[in-house]
Amino acid sequence: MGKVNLALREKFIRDGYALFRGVLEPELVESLQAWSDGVLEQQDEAHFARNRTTGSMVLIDWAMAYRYDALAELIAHRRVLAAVAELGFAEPKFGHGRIISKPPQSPPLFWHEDGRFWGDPVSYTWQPIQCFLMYYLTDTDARNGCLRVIPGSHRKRHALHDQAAPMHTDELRTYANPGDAAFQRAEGEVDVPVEAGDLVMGYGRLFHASHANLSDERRTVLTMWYYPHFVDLPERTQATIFSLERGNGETGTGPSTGLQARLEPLRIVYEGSAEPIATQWAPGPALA
Ligand SMILES: O=C(O)CCC(=O)C(=O)O
Repeated sequence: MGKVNLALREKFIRDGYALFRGVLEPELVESLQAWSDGVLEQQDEAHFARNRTTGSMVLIDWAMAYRYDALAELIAHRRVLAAVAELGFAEPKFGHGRIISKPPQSPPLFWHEDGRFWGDPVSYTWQPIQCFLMYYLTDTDARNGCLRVIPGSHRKRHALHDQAAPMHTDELRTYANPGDAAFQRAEGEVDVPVEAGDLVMGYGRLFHASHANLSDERRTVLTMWYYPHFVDLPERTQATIFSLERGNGETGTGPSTGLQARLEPLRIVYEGSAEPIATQWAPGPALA
């Protein structure tokens, strides 16, 4: 493993996210853009109506990664794995991803966190279970829908945790009520503007949102979900991850190209007999 950057690791654990500049080559960004545009064209109108605030929500699974080289290259990219190793995680695992693409002139994305392991005591420690690796395929800023985060909210209770409405509802997805607190400024928030090819990595349980896209261009992010510390997690956590991601890992066949073979070490495997923990989307009182 490459050298761990202790200062960056400490910051990542404290703030809940880290930004790596210029990780992807412009050619790869271009291929991913062409590929994702093609996938988006195949979605029907109902898909976009259902997902107004994200823009789109298309699953990226292992079968897709087997089919599209650009995607496989992204998932097992040497510089991506080096960035993750810099944070001290030498054997990350890949679960699935999403194409999240805001069309021109589209609304903001609501505040949410994607922690679904709140029934697991690990979620109340420094250890990450699930992390997002986000790749914006265009440069972003506050005008075209850049990411916003609340540093530290993965480890400390924030007013948004106790908001009455649950996260990820149809009402939030469709922007039915723009006055909802989930669309307003939030205490402690910061913008994370990036250039295409940068990598933003963060804890799934970190509060995040995005600005409206007020530009005339589509703004696409590929959110790729990894489990950076999988091998060091307790068995029950591993069993839970395995049961949740198993379906996304189906490819029908084993790897038949060198590129597909490079994905294999990232595969989530648990062969023990520990009981999975039930999914829980909101933190308990242990989050102080
Ligand atoms: O669209 C964005 O900028 C953020 C996407 C997001 O929140 C997610 O993937 O969980």
